[in-house]
Amino acid sequence: MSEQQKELLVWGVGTTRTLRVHWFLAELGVTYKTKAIGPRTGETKTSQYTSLNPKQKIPVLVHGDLVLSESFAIMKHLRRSFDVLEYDAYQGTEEGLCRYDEIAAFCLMELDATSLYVIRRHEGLPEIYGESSTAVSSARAYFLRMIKTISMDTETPRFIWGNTFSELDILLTINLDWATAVGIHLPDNLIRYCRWIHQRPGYKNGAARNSV
Ligand SMILES: N[C@@H](CCC(=O)N[C@@H](CS)C(=O)NCC(=O)O)C(=O)O
Repeated sequence: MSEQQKELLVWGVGTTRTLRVHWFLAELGVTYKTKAIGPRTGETKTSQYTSLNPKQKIPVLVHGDLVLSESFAIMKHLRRSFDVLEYDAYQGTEEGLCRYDEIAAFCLMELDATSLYVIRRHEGLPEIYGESSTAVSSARAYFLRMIKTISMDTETPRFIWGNTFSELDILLTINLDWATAVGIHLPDNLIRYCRWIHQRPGYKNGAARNSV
């Protein structure tokens, strides 16, 4: 059976990380089913779910016999399995591949894990992770310092990697939207970029599938 023929099931809705997967599937135009479980509902802690993902986190993708966690790994697997999105010539070069890893690490580590997720934990979920105004204010300042390094200084927005839409645009846009939601004011060039990306039907359809 080909990768395209295997049944696809996504566990999880309602979070920034589940949105990555629903949005990417919408961009690929792939048919799939959803188990609409949410975070901190107890649904990630059942024995059935824990056997799929011992980390007890959403999202999880079940694709045939493959059970995969980590939203970025899921997007990369889907891109390889469904050959829908195009690559440009630059993206296949050694420099293009290095830039891919650089942007992905930046979005996942500098913008998400060390900044936005710190704010989420210590401002948004103090009952679980403890309140810390010092950690939150330093994470906010760090985020602002980091986004200044994104070179997108033209009036016309462009994709973050090469000349085609990719999963890296999903990582970046969701981080920028998340920052806006926690009251961080973005520079104008990034506001323009987000508005442009939000016009994609894939974004709208993915957000609808991700809603609780
Ligand atoms: N690195 C993981 C993070 C997943 C994650 O932290 N998920 C949160 C929601 S955004 C979660 O499932 N929390 C479980 C819970 O709180 O019940 C990914 O990108 O998939």
